[in-house]
Amino acid sequence: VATTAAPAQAATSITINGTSGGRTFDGVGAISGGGGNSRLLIDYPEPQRGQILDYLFKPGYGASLHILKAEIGGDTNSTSGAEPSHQHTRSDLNCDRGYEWWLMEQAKARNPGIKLYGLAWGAPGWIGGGNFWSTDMVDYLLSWLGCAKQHGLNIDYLGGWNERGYSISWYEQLRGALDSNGYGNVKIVAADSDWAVANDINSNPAFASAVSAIGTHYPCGYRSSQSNCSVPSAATSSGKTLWASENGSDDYNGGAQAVARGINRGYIDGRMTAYFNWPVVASITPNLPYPTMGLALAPQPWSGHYAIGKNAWVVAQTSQFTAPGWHYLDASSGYIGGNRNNGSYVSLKSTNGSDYSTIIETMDAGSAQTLNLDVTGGLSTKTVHVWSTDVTSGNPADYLVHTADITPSGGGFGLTVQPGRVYTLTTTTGQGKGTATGPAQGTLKLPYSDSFDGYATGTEARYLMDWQGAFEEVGCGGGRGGRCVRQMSPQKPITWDALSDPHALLGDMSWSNYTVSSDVMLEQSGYAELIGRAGAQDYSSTGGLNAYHLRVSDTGAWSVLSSNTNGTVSTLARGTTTALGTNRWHSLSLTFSGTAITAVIDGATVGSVNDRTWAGGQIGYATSQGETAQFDNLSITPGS
Ligand code: 147
Repeated sequence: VATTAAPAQAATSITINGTSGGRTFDGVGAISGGGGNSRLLIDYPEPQRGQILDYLFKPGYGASLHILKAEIGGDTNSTSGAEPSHQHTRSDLNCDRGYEWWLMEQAKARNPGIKLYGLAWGAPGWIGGGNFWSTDMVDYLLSWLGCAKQHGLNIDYLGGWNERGYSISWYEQLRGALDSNGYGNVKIVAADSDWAVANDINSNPAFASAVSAIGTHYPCGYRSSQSNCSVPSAATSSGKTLWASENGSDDYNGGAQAVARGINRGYIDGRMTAYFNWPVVASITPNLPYPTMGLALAPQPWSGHYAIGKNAWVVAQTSQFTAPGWHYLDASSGYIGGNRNNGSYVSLKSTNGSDYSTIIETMDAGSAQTLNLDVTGGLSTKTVHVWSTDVTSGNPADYLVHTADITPSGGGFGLTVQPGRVYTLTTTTGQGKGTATGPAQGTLKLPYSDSFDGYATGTEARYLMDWQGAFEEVGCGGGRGGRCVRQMSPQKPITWDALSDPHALLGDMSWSNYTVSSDVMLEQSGYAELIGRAGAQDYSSTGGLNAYHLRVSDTGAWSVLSSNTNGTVSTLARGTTTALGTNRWHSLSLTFSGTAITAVIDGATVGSVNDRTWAGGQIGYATSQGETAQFDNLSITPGS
């Protein structure tokens, strides 16, 4: 590490003034959910699983997040999967479902100071008779907070309905319910949508007192360069804390420029004091929507392969050098030389004491610039440590590098900043960059089988990713011992996006010729399906899936179907066999060999068709809406 103390010439002057006013910094966070994007992480082997968690949450190691925003599961798709509800029905309660509790615990274990924020995208259909803005939904959030308490997790922030507007009276009711149930310290964020809520906050004092922070999504542009983060004056003048409560939606490496701009400019342009990246990790298979978005990529628990993104290191350039509760120094934050293209800088002062950090980004600069920094207003005169990330580089060795230690002379120092970089100047120490690396990619080997017996009730079977509904471990029905997978949602959900039949997917996109077989038991009149060669999945318009299906009904009606993301379902073969009834176990199998597809029910071949639409992909289970079918003894054997 070089030591320099150079007064620069022809420089831009920046004063870091400890007496400057500025808003309180709330942190840099990321979102697990909205939805399903963390699903495969819990199935990772050690030590890789712990390494990924360290890179996300451990202070002085990686992204070192200040806030984790987690989905409150609703048994319905919320972008890249469905997350399970703690109450599939009104009378049901299980506080151990899914992976968000686990993830929050893991985050807290690494950083006890991390803040937690819960938000629902959808909800089980029993709530409010299908009305989200209902007393049932308030009660549902209270029971979720009760679950958090059981896990020893204090929830700091709670939202309403992701990107589906707001009900003023509902937010007021929620505030009252929190206060009267011992959750007076839980702050409400509204409305995880656009800025419209600001006008109502300004005109309605009761609403204003219910809401602590205005959280807006993509306030600097959706998946854009994040170059302009202006906020309407109604929001700035509301006196409320302002957040970019969802941002990102960019590739784990390719989003780094946008993240660098967004964190700084969100404050400079819009006085937003928290930035949340969507999502925290891309832990889903590559056929699903947004497969590489986040701070890290972890799509293969079977190989242990993972990759930490450039986005994480850009986040670290702020998160590792600040903490929630620090104060922005407005007089020491802005654009270099007043020109947006030169880059931006924000300065923050520690909560107690005189430490400071200045984060500079030069994403749009065309050439090197010399800065003359003056430190005043009671700030520390200690050595200034310089860390930087070369966002133009594809080499991880260029991210979060400790590049210099500067001894200020006469309260000042000079720094030359190159284009396309983030620099952090700080008097703090303790930063670091993890060194763990994961293994190479690999396929999920066939044969693959799961008896579903080795799990606790209420958990999710290994690698089985819910898309709609909730597929969960239960004691088997129909007189069978052991454990089975059951579709737990007995009603149509309050959706966030496109409704589809409940289904869950599993496996490797490289699978092509194979036989998938499973036992199945219907609990009500309706159908269950075995899915094969599943590929791309739509979430926003049709909920359609590229796949083949063997569908069987209690009546004995069966069909071999081909579906696609346009929402088209074509019948390749159909017929009727002996009635399957309910609460009786049956066996199904689907074999794919080149273009030949063979469907077998209870040992008898019912359909043989040729189709060349789908060449390979995952297996899956599906049910008709509200059908709580059970599945057992999954087996996938390689074919030719
Ligand atoms: C967000 C959702 O909140 C996330 O769950 C996820 O779906 C994410 C994917 O980019 O998008 O929803 C948005 C959808 C569209 C816009 C903004 C957010 N938009 O077009 O501005």
